[in-house]
Amino acid sequence: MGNNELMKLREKVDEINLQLMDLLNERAKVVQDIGMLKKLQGTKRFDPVREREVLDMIAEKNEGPFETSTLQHLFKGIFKASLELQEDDNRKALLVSRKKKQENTIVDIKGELIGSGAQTFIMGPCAVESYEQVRLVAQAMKEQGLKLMRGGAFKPRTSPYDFQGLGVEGLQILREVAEEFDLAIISEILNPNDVEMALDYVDVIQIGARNMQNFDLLRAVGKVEKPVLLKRGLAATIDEFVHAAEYIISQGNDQIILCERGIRTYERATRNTLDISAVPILKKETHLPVVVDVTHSTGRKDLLLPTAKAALAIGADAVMAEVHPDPAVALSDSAQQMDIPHFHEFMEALKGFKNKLS
Ligand SMILES: [Mn+2]
Repeated sequence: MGNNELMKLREKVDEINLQLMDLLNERAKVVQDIGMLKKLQGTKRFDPVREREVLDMIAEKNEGPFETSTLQHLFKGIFKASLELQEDDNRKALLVSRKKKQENTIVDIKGELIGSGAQTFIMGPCAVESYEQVRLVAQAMKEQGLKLMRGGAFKPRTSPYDFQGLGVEGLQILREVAEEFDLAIISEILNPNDVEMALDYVDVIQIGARNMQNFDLLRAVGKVEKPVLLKRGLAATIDEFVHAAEYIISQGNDQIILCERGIRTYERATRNTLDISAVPILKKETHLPVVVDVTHSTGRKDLLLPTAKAALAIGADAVMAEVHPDPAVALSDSAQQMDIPHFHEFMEALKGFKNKLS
């Protein structure tokens, strides 16, 4: 008999559970409507005064057996879940998100398809210093069958007294060498006013880590028809990174490549800490291609190869690294750029590794 009664009571609990579930979902729908209205009115979703009213109402009406504090605690959980539901809706709307677009965005850079599944390399000097310097790197890249060359003409440096780049002259050198070797050029632009001018010289506009939240610049590159390589800010969360890309796409340009380049942590063994798990997260959350910059994330030549392998293994669409004919005399990042023989070694090692992966 006792067992029978227990079963009956459990059935009753199950019934109530289902009712609670239905009520919670019904409540969630109303909350979503409230969220929409608030959005239209431009008011904040979180309303502490309103929450206080509801908690007071519970205190007034509660007849037990639950303690008022227990019920209030449970309702706080419901409030929080409701708020998250509204925020999730917001994220669903991001144009860069996988939810918005299932298939991968493929960025076509002079026939190199980034994001197509074929992994590739972006190589070149930190900064453009001379025609001859760029030419030597281009020649080595050509020998390796590479097409995508990076090189800085405008250099945002930590100190204003450090080499700031050759500017337009640097872009001209890059273009000249690109024509000679049939390469595509990726170069950073710092100023929204320079975007138009840069279109004549570069195949991809790079937004550097220090400018990831320069919203005027993001909007400016969002308005042009030119692929953009967006680097993650040195202290940016993945969420902030994704929203920076959203600034670009919101203006119409969806040719965006995300670049993980290390973030600042307490660790000093490397220049930055390579956030390798950001790669699959970004691939999962967004439809954009993801590149890993092994030079700036590590700042160490001895780590370029192992981190490049990690990047390829975890599914990055491309690996980026810096190459200089004579790193010892480079005007920037001299400690971490590869020389030409090192570059060839690096590429050969990765070719073997890629074969093993596939
Ligand atoms: Mn550099």
